[in-house]
Amino acid sequence: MERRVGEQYRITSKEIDQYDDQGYLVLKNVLTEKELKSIDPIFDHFVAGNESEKMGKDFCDMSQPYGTPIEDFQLVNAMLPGKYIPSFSKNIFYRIAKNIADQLYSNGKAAMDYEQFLAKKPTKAEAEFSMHQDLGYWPKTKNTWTATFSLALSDADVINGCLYLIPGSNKETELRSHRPKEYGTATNEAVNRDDSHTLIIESKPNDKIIHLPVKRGDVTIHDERIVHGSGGNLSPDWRKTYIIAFRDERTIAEERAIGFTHSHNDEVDWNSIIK
Ligand SMILES: O=C(O)CCC(=O)C(=O)O
Repeated sequence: MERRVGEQYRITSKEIDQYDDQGYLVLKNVLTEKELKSIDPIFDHFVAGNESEKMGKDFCDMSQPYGTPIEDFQLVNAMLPGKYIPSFSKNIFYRIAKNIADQLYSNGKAAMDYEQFLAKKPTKAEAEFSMHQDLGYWPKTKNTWTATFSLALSDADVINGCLYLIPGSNKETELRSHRPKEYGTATNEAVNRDDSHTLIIESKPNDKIIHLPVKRGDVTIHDERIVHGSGGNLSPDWRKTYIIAFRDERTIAEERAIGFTHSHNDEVDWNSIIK
């Protein structure tokens, strides 16, 4: 089977079954080098902080508290790039990911919920994305279906902090308990989601974690319940990834109705949504 036909990337029924059962997929060579090169300059523009003044908390370090000076960032996070540069919206990654999301989801209409750039600076052992389930970050909705696509803009492996996950953890009946990440404040004041967006779950002794090494142009896809995270970057190079999450369009409407847009600038009553 030819995978790429125009802007379609065909997946097999076996892959759809794996996604449903195990909660993740790895797809090789999804974007061509030419297509990746059309994304690189925008990605680098954001990661360098060029839009930071208008972005507020949407430009932050996901491994450190809000307010960390930009020069001290380790895990650079830029939320919703298409909101800040609208001409970037509906780019080639979006279009191909949408095509794949439509193949993965037959119960309704998949639409983009949010997008995010993540870049781990070289030699930053603490540029970790703490272990979590995405649903732990989000408000309760009737339908939780999600496919979160992560496009590798650089090769990624264990050394530079690629994605890791626990296959099948998406089938656990209860969401694991999440707590805000603490940063050892001198006052030991309780941290909350307004100080630190990042949530953490503890691993369990029987957890079987696997890493998902990828090459530039590959895509990983994970669902909303799978337990996952990523380690620090011990390499001399950046790890760069571009994330787009698709959800049912009715789920997105439910989120927006309570003012939840995945912007870190949203004013959300976190206590009402943490499960
Ligand atoms: O790619 C990473 O480092 C982590 C991304 C992640 O946790 C997510 O997209 O939910």
